[in-house]
Amino acid sequence: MAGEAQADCLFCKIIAGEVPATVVRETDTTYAFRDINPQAPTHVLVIPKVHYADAATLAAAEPQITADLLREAGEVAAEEKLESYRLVFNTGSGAGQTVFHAHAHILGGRGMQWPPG
Ligand code: D5M
Repeated sequence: MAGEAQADCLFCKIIAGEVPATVVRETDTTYAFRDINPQAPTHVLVIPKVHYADAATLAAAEPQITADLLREAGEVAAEEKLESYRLVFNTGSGAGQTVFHAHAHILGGRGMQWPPG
């Protein structure tokens, strides 16, 4: 059922402590940890503890948790002392999404190009 932990979901396993991760912050509704394959000096993922496949699906079902997630992204950026950063929600495999549990990438600590590749 939407929102419930999925046995085959990597990020649900991280939340459950079944897969190790370097945790940065945790709240009642969100979890933030370092990306295993960093694309910038600072690369942190913020995820909701409930399982939804992508950000838009999460937002439609859980607006408050979506707001929590965005606020937490700002808290992570502040703790990591990022003056500027990029917040990315890859949505769909064509856009590079590989883990189908909603997540925000926080990327910072280097200059960024626009448009992204
Ligand atoms: O982003 C999925 C991201 O998840 C990608 O940048 C790698 C990261 N990843 C994959 N496995 C792990 C583990 N075990 N720990 C931390 N980070 C991980 P996407 O937008 O779906 O491509």
